[in-house]
Amino acid sequence: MTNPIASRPGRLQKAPEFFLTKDAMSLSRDDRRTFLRRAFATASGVTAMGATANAFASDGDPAILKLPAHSTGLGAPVAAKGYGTPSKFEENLQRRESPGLTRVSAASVSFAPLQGFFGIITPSGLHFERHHQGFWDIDPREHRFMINGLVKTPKVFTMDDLMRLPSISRMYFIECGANTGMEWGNVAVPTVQYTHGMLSCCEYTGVPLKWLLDDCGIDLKKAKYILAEGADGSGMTRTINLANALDDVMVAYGMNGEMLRPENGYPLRLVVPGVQGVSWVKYLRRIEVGDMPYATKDENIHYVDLLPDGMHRSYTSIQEVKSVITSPSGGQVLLDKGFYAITGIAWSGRGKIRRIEISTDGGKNWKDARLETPILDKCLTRFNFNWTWNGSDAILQSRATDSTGHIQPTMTALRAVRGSRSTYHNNAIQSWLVSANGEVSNVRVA
Ligand SMILES: Nc1nc2c(c(=O)[nH]1)N[C@H]1C(S)=C(S)[C@@H](COP(=O)(O)O)O[C@H]1N2
Ligand SMILES: [Mo]
Repeated sequence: MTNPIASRPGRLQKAPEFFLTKDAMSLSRDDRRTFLRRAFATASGVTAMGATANAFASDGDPAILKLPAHSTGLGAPVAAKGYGTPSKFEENLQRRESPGLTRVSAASVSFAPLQGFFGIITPSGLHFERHHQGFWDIDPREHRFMINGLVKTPKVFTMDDLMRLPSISRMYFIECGANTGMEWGNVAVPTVQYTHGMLSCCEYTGVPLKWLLDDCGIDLKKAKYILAEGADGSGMTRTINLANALDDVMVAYGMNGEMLRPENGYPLRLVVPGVQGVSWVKYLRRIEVGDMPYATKDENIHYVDLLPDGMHRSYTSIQEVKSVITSPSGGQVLLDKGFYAITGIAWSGRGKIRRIEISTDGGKNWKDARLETPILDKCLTRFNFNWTWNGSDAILQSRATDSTGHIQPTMTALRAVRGSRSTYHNNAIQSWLVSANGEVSNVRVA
């Protein structure tokens, strides 16, 4: 008898991580598809609003007829020892270093597996990492945070001092200014993990910086900027506008309901909503209040945009409106024709996401996607779009509009303004080609 599950229509091989395992890499293309079918043979059919359910009548499916050991035996008593870990079946969902980037000693980056996330929150253990000088696990009892400069009373806070204050919790995205940087060139990195994975979104807990500045008696007549400084060896220092600093900037110790992870700045980091990741200084040790931009190394050598006329654009900080389809996306395989939920995420450093449009023909026609709630300021927004794949070539794109009316540009439109020698701030529309054989790949649409 043929296995009815293996022939179910409308199924997606949705773990491109498999392509990165030794097993999968050593298989030929045809073997790989068989391998993937087998690996996902127990996945269930698709149901969604307005979509046809693909589930089969129950009588043909051995997986529902036969009682497995876990239905008849005694399970493990509790998982109380130590810190909880994911199922062993999820072990391929990992942060990864890009195969296309060379690691220079401790100056490193790992990408978040966006293709495997649901909703908008990034699990702490899968948050991307960007360390200019490696990361540390700093003893919170020894850590100090100082505010000085144009204030009446410079102060040094311990973690206890900060954590006994009232706190707030807010959800924001963090995106490295270099995210999607490889796409400026002619290299097409294979998966959404590497094109867009220097992006995460968490709930942060901490103290609004404004409270602390007020507490130190900030001189609002003279103050125009602040400088944030980290305690690691990178000497990470960034100038931040006072307007931001007094608005939604947070001195945070919590992430997703627990203390920050060491790789994300434990025990204290600056949260600068909407602004590029480099300003979210980790291991935060000092904030100086000043009256002009500080022009530090990270503002002159790094994170500047080389423009077509040879000039540099510096102090660009806002992460402009952007979106990406995370499924189907590069490296995945559509195993059959039929229904698929196109899903992805959108964000803007200027505010909320107002609209997402989807094209399945490389940008000729556009239709509105569903925005899922919550839709928050400077936070990821999840979108969904019902699609029936007819089995021929299709180019999937998403285009975001934010609450200030900014629309995500095509790569061609972005290049017209920014040239081709940039590394940072690429918010262009991403294109995924679904080939007739079901394989999805990263393509550039002119
Ligand atoms: N102290 C310190 N802060 C830092 C960095 C660093 O290397 N040291 N890297 C910056 C950069 S470039 C980015 S994109 C974000 C990355 O944050 P994450 O590692 O928590 O993802 O932290 C920023 N803050
Ligand atoms: Mo960054």
